Order: sequence, then structure tokens, then C-alpha cells
Amino acid sequence: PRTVFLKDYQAPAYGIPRVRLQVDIHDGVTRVTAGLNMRRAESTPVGTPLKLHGVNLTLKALAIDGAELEADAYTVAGEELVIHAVPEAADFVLHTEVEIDPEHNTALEGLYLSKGMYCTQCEPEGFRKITYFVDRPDNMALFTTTISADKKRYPVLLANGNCTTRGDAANGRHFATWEDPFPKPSYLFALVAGNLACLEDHFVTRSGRKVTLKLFAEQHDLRQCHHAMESLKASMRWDEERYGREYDLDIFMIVAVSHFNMGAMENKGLNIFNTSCVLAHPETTTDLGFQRVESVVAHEYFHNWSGNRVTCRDWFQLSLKEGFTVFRDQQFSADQLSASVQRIEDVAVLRNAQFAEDAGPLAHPVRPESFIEINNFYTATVYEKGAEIVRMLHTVLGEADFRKGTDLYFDRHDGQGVTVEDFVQALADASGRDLSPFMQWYRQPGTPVLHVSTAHDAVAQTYTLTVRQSVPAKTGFPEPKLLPIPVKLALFARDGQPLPLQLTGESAAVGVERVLIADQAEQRWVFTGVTEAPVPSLLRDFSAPVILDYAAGDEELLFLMRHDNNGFNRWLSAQTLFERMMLAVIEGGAAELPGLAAVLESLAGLLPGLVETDPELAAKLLQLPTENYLADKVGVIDPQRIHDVRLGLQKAIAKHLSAFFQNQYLNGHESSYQYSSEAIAARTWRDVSLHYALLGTPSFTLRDAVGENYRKAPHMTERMSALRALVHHDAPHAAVCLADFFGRFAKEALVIDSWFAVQATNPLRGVEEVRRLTAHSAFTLTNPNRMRSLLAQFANANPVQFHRADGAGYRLIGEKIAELDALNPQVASRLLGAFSRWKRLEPGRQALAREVLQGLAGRALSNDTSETLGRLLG
Ligand code: B3K
Ligand code: ZN
Repeated sequence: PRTVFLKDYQAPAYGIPRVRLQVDIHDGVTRVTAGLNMRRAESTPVGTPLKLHGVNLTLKALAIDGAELEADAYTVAGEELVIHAVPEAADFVLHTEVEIDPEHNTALEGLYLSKGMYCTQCEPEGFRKITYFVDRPDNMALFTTTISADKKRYPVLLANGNCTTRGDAANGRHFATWEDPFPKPSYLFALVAGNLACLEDHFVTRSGRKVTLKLFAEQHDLRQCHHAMESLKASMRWDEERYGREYDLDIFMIVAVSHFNMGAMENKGLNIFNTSCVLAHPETTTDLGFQRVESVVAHEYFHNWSGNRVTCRDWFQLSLKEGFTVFRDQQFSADQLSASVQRIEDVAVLRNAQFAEDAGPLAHPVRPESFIEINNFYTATVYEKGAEIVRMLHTVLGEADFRKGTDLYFDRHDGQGVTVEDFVQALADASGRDLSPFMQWYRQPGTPVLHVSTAHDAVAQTYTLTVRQSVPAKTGFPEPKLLPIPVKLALFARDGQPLPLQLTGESAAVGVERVLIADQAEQRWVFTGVTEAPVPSLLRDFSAPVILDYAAGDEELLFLMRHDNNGFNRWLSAQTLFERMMLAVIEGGAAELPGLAAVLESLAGLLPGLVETDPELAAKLLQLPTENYLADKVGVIDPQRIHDVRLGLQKAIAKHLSAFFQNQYLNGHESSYQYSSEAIAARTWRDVSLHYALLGTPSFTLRDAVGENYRKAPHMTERMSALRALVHHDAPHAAVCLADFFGRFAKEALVIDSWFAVQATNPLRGVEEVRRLTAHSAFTLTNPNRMRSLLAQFANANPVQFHRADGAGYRLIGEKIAELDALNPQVASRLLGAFSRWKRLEPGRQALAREVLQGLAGRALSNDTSETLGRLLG
């Protein structure tokens, strides 16, 4: 395996501006014929060998300008076809014919078969599994694609762009030709052949063009496609209004497939989606599922501009399109439902997944400098931290200048493959601001810590914030440098009112909320006219992806939890308080949770009112920092202890408010499903109150009610809430309900996934249960959704069982990774990430984990998995 370095970037020696592709699908073999218009780059000397990427291709014919190549004119070596005898003319035509085997493609990259339909996944380097090509994002080509297949079995034939011809052929076959008028990199190529039903609608763009919208799925899933269609139309409108981006083709298609490595893929005009990100229906899908469909549909749609019209020069720039597009989909989702809840959820993902990644052996900069397998870099860092960098730029510039900047970016670079520098430069040029210090955020890994201390001077009436920053140094990376950290803040008087903010040297106060940039090793901000010591509300809306180290008193945090007018910071204050209490016991050796009585009293005072005004915030406040999050805050991890202490705090809250939680659950009831922020808020609260009610002193009435609510649930959110409660609290009728659930939804693959997941995440049951489920007739490693629903859920979302002291959890997952790696390296490598904390485990577990990892290292593994393993062990 070869390491690729950003510093070695060179433009391609030969380009392919035009492609004519013919894909003939037959049982057992697919023939791909390509006519490639080649162009030698001006800087490439005449006679330079032509190198094309190709993997798992059987070469059948090769010709240049109509003349078949002699066997000694080329070599096929590894992942390359090298043609030695290249014409002198700058332009020539290369004809290739290859055979491929989609039926046995379990890696789900390139062309593969999913439940009887052919589909593709080409990002990042899958196109080379379809035909020989310059398979890199800086080669932009015009594509014409003809597909032929049996007409009865594959009546629907799709590719990018517009369908220009279709017709019948001999032997019951038919064909369709698609032309994409926009030049694109090969990673955005897609084709589909299958027996699919279609939901059709249309959208009129702001300039009055009518765009046909088609959503393809299996016939019986069609009724579950309406939410995705509504989400698509909302996204198209939103991108026009918020970013001035109009859709550019006459047709936009989404195809839902069951076997997919990721969520979805933004192929030009022909998005291919994991069914889990398309299908949604109240009977089968929870609120979380509905929200995921909405945000992924938006994300892929938004890529049409941030990714497709303007793309990446090379894969090191992946965050150019992903960070920006995640930021855009987060903004969109915030506009659809509740903005502060959206921010809480996004930050929870960031703090749980990305901070963990940045603190462990898989840490890398948002723009990596090197990789072996680029598939390993579709990470929380590239996506979520990348989005946070764009958010900081947005915060610093403000909406108007940010929009000027994105307009300039899209305009200036339309049709190009560009770099992160180009993006930041466009924002800088449009706003007249020097944003170059922000580039450092792309270059170094690690989560910065922002240390804040405060001092109030009653005589001078000043309030001083002293701000220091530190970034952990990481082996293998250069010494970290200072970063610009936007700190959005407010100061509250003890009566709960925000104070006007005036810094020394300013003639007047500038509002009650400000963004100040911390960009020095240490600096001071002195506010004047501050008569009494205020309560600082720092890092509002999480204005930077940093760890805030401010020794707030408990009473300050409780105050902010109750009075802050920034909903996000109310949540963050509660999280900080809970975290501190739990760590005092886990790490600090305290015998019991410090300050518990005051916290319980405060919650008792706060919750009844908050449930009336903002039930979702109430629910979020009670979702304690996760076990994995806490594990990242301690030196040596004892997963059992973390679990026990966290459960202890939950039980304390549950017992203190036992009657309240029970009443909340028993007095509420569920009716027909509405997708609105109010309805979701009510359901989320209902679920949380049920969980706490069962942890308190549940009455028989409550226990009966849960079973009853499971049975007569009007929608999946209610049914799943009840089922999870029964299973995770080991209720007597859990087994009966699980069996009922399986029978009821046996035909709904995504629901069966959740049936596996609810068992995999049960903290009371462990390895044996999961192992038993791997032998269930419905389980398979070849479908990534199903595999993840059991194994990834167990390894990542059931820490106390995965980390069982005898190492059985490690052995099970290790064994499955080995099996999976032979089928699908990409998802196997990702599953291995569950071991990212192994070096910080207490010695006993650490030794057991090491044994499993070393066992894997002794096997022949894919590049994907061996790169990840190397970093874990290294
Ligand atoms: N761009 C795709 C990523 C597919 C990569 C597969 N390894 C999904 C997305 O972020 O929109
Ligand atoms: Zn994306």
C-alpha cells in the first residue's frame, strides 16, 4: 500500500474532456466499452506514457484512434494501465473494452447488485472499478452513457443528465442513452438498472424553469417516499432563498437502494441513497428517522453547488465540499424545526464523535496531509469539524458578508476543482477581511482548550476575562500553532438581565452579546461599567469547536441553566454541571456526587415549567453526557465504573422526581403522527420521562401502561420508545413484545434493523445475546445497514457490554471485523474505530483489546483496515 501526500500534488499529465460509455448488463458479466477523448496537458512532454486507473477489470480490447494496440504497447500492473506508445498529437481517442463482475462486488464500490438492481457508488475512487480512467476529481469530462439490459427484469435504466434516446434491442433487451451537459469528475458518475417504482413531482425554480423530480424505490416502499419528496422541494427552495443557488438540470432523480456503505451520494442529477435516508412513514419510522431523511436529502441536494458545480481539486480537499455542505444542511435543518435544538444535536455529535476522534490515535487535520486509503477519511473531523470551521467564518463575517463570499466562490470557481484556500480566499475577497489565520484550523489536529478566568473589580467597576488557549501536541504532527477562536459571549446580572457590553477604550456599549476573537497565547478583555460580579455566558451557540475550561461555580451553572436566554447555553451549562459531578466521583475519588442536592432541587424547580414552554429543551437537559464522552475526560478508563456512576446520577434524578416523571408519561397520550417541531418536542419529552419514570420507583400502573402503549402505539416513535423501555429495563413482557415486533414488521428491512439495534444497545444484556443474533436468519454481514444495526451499535453504543471485563466483546467484534474485511473493507475499517480508546483502558481490558488487535494484524487485511489498524496500534 502506498501513502499519498498532499505536497506531491500534480495536475494530471493527460486529461479526458469527453467520454462515451456503453454499459451492457448481462447475467454473470457486464461489458463496458469506453470512447475516451484524450488530451495531453500542455506541460506534458510528447511521448510521456499514459497512465489510467483500473481495478478488477478484465481488459478485452484497447485501441488508439481506431488502431488496436499491440500487446507490448501497454502493461497492466496493479491498479494501473500504462500505455507506452502514445501519439504525438495532443488530442487522440482511446477505445477500451473491459468486463466486470457486479454480481460478486460485495465491497459496494463501482457497479454492484443490490436486491436485484444494479447501481453504482463511485466516490471517491469507484469509477476505476467500472472502466479505465483518469479517476481523480480534477479531471472534468462530459459524459454520454448508454446502458443496455434485459427489458423485463430491468425496465428502468438511469444515468446522469437527460435521457436523449431509448429503444428496444434484440433478445428482449432495451437501452437508454443519457447525456450530462455539465462536465464532471468521474466520482459523480452514476447509473442504475432495475425494476423500480417511481414517485413523480415537479419544482418550479425561481427563474420559472420546471424541474421534474423523480424518486425511485421498490414498489412496496413507494408509500414511504413522500417525506423525502417534500424535503427535496423544501431544500430546492431554501438554497435559492438562502444562497441564491438554482437547480441547473431539467430533471432531478433519487434512487433508494438497500445496500449502501454510507448515507447517500450526490451524483449529478441522479442521487443514490441508502433506503434508510429516503424511506419514512409514521408506522415504520421514528422522529429521528424523519429528521435524518430531511437532512440527508438536503445535504445531497446542496452538493449540486457545493461539490458538483464547484468540486475538489484532490481528495485532501474533501472538507471543502463536505464541511461546507454539512454546515449548509445544519442551517437548513435549523430553519425547518427548532434552531436551538438543532444546535444542541449538532454539538452533541461534535463533542461525542469528533472530539473523541481528535483526541485518539485516528486524529487527523480537517485537511489531512497524507493517506493510504481515502475512504478512511470520510470522518467526523472532515465533516463535522469542517462544518464548524465554516460556521466560525460565518459567525465572524455575519450573514450578509458570508453570502457575498459564497456568491463569489460559486461564481469564480464554477466548473473547477479547487482547494480549501480558494474557498477561504473568496470569503476574504468579498468581505475585505483577512481570514488567513483561519487556515490553521484546517492544518492541525486536536481540540483546542480555551482557558478562561474572570475577575471583578468593584471599585473600578470592571470585569476582566483572561483568555488563554492551548492545543494538545500530537505525535506525528508539527507543533500546534495559535488559532483564531471566536467567542460569543454575554454577561448576566444576578437578576437575570443581560448587561450592555463595553470594552475599555470603547465610547459606548455594543449590544448585550458580542463575538470576540481569542487569537493570542493569552489575552485580556476588560469590560467597563460592571457594578456587580456578573455571570458569564461563554461560547454561546458553541461559537468554536473547543473545550471550554472555565471554573464556573455550581451556582453559576445552575443560574445559566435556568436564566440564560440562549437555549443552547442552558443545555451546555447543564451538561457541564453533570459532567463535573460525575467526574468528581469517577476520576476524583469522591464518595458521592458533589452538589447533588442543589442540582436536584434546581431541576425540580425548573422542569415543571420548562416542560410547558420548551419540552424538547427539558428532554435534552436530562440526556446526560454519554459514557463514551465521559471516557474521553478521564486518564484511565474503567467502563464499568463510568456506567455505574452515570446510572447513579440518572437514578438520583429519577427518584427525586419519580411522581413527576410518572405523571408526565401517564397523563400524556399519543395521537396521529405530525411532523412539526411542537409534536416532536412533545414526543421526545415523553420518551425521556418514560426512561426516568422506569428508573425511579415505577408503579404497576406505569409498567402496564408501557406494554399497553407498545401495543396500541399510533406510530413508530411511540412504539419504539415503549419497546426500548421494556427491553432496556428488562421488563417481563420484553420478550413477547420483541417477538411481536419482529413478526409485525418482518417485511420492513429498516424496522428489522432497529429490532437488532434495540437489542444490541441493551446495557443489561451482552455479548452472548449479540452473538446469538449474529446467527439469526435475518442477520447478514453483506448488508451494511444490517451489519451496523447489530455490530456497530453494540460496539459503539453499548460501552458497558462491549468493554466487558473478560474481553468477550472485543473478541466478538474482532472476529466479525476479520470476516467483514473480506467482503467490504470500507465498513470493516470503520467498525474497527470502536477500538479507538483501547490504549487508555485500565490494564486488564487493555491487554485483552491488544490481543484482539494484534490477532487482526497477523492476518492479510485490506488497505482500508490495515491502515486503520496501523494507526490504532502505532
Ligand atoms: N459524498 C458522499 C460520500 C461517499 C463516500 C464513500 N466512501 C456522501 C456525502 O457526504 O454526501
Ligand atoms: Zn456530503
